[in-house]
Amino acid sequence: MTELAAAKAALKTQAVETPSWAYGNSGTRFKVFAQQGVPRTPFEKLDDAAKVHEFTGVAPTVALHIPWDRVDDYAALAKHAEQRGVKLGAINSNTFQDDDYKLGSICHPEASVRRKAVDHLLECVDIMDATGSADLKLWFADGTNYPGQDDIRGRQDRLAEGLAEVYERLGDGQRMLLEYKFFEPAFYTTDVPDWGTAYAHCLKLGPKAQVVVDTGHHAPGTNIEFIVATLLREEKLGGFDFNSRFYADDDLMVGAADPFQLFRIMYEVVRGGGLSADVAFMLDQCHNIEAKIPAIIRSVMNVQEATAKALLVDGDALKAAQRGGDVLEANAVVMDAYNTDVRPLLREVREEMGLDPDPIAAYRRSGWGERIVAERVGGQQAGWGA
Ligand code: PSV
Ligand code: MN
Repeated sequence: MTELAAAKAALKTQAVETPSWAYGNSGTRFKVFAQQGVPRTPFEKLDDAAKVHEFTGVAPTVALHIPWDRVDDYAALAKHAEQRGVKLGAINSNTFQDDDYKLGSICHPEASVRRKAVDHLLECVDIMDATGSADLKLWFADGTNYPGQDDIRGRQDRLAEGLAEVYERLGDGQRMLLEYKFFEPAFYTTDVPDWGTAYAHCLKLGPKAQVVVDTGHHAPGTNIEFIVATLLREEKLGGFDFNSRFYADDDLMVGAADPFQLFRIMYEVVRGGGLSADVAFMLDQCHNIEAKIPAIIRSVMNVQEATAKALLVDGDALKAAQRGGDVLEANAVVMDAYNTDVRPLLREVREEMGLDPDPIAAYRRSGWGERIVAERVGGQQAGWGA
């Protein structure tokens, strides 16, 4: 197979998971701007996600957030997804929106609150059994705001204990993906603040525990691609929560703020074999002021473009330049790939997949946006936290 054919094949099998919550109303702590046509139920969120997959061809799964997507019958939800051509993906836990969690969840100083948090995580694994989801994604808002507020070391012990109980409950083919975030909502210490802490816990837990890199969860200037390369090398990269940040955890469309960074990350993914390994490529975004479904389509396309450029890096030329110590040439090889306009290639890939080469135009022509505005009248719109 030529290199171009291999790149095309990789692009056709790429899978980007979209988050159920991105279809609902979400925004900032200052204001969430409601939009017309927003889903009222998890079923309607799946209907929208199916449209993203229909027009991109590479968004076959949808992540759920519990309790935001709690339903009586998860098997029925999974069936609804399949009838529309998508599947349920990662189950995201939520131990950050209950009054009991003021001082933390599984790291809370009180055993009864820790029990409640662990029970929620175990419920999430039950849901995975019902939906056929393979991944439990864990993000903890746990931390402290003031020096002395709680015992930093003790909180790590509680974290390890809680995680171990959930790890034991995982079935065959199920994973636990631990996400880190350096601050917010905790402002002094965060119990899982960085990849090192997440990695240390996952290493102790065992092979079913892996780290999630949310691209918005790093201090400015952090070299995220280095983290990606390291985790892949250690076989501990479970997946990504993709989004863009200009300042902190902005949750903007991936590739919007820094497409070069996204390319560098995807290059390390390609270099480390991450496209064929079990790495989950998920979006975790909020669309407060832009139309949600086209924004998610755009995000998927941004991931595709970064991946295509990463696949175009001439590996042999790069190796030769690196071995020869030709700094400028090595950099030029990487920049040549980054500066390639891959949009014609991706249009070709889509046509070969039987898709419209322009997913956003095709979505607009489909009339789905107008239809949901007309049909989804009344009821309670889904939102971040509901
Ligand atoms: C936390 O900031 C986070 O990135 C976690 O993944 C949560 O589950 C998600 O956002 C909720 O939007
Ligand atoms: Mn996230």
